[in-house]
Amino acid sequence: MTVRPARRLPMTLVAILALTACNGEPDEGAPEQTAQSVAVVGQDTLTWDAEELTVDAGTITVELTCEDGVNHNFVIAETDEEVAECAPGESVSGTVDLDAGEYEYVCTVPGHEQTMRGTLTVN
Ligand SMILES: [Cu+2]
Repeated sequence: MTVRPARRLPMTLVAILALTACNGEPDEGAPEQTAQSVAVVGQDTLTWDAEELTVDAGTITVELTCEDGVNHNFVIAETDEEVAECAPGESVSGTVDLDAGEYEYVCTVPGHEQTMRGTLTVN
């Protein structure tokens, strides 16, 4: 028994049409995409896993995770506001209201501030 190539054609056309239908233009009915939450890990090496974070202005949620060995906090240097702090092995979320601009985030646990610095870009 042989499968004639013609029998496969309809499915191929459906696949092509489906790809064509979603090839770019944003759906105008969809909610505006925002990026107002970030996740960052305070590592046992007294460094952040990411030294650059980017979010949209407004109320920003920061999920701070501490690796197993050391506690950390997440402080906006410009305002000295502590957004979250975590104990070893813990994840804690906090929120902060920020206008557009560039901020520095630091961990202010004694001995950490020199190496735990990152740039938070708010658009
Ligand atoms: Cu720290």
